Amino acid sequence: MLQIPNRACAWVATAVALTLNPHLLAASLEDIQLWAGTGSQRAALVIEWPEGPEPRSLLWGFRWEGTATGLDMLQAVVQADPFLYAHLGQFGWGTAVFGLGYDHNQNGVFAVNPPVAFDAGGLAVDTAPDDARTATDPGDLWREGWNTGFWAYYLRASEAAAWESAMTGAADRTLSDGVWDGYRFAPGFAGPAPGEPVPAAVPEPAPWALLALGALLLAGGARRATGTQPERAS
Ligand SMILES: [Ca+2]
Repeated sequence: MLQIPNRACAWVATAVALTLNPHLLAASLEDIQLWAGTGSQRAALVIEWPEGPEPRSLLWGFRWEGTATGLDMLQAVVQADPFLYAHLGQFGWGTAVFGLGYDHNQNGVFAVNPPVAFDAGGLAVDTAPDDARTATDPGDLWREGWNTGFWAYYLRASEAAAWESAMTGAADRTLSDGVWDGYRFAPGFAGPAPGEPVPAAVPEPAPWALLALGALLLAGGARRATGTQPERAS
């Protein structure tokens, strides 16, 4: 019998729902499942890879209080989602987005070749982009570019607005409540704005963590259980 992962079923169900219900076509902040940060203000982040397994346009949320930039949001979301990875360039003039990747088959196995040193949160920062870098797991997503393409950065004032090309980098983008930031890799430095995203899934605890939690609850000694996330491989 053909085994289909639950997550694949969820994606198929989402696609069917989108087809049957046009009101669901435009994703909103209310659709977001995975939020990074805390606070009363909310913004959305869309990342779209130009090729690879579907869905490849994904949606996350970011909450904050006070002042935050587009770069704060990107880094917080990468930190919060164990499946999301970023390779940033830190230069004297600012910060660049070299590469973005996603453990798309969500098997906890993710690496790129040539390798970069991701930290525990899935972030790597250096000054060495490589346009040829790829994900080693063919089921995953990775694109990187500097000389032959780049991660084009788009902004919109609300979910009802159209995407517009950003005139600044993410570090100079000041967020306000309700805005959306989008990254869409542009091979050859040309390409469309992000399409309609699918909300990135909240990672499920590892099976052993669920067993441990069950044991704690049975013992009656657990006042609060902390979620366990899959370990990252670099
Ligand atoms: Ca993987």
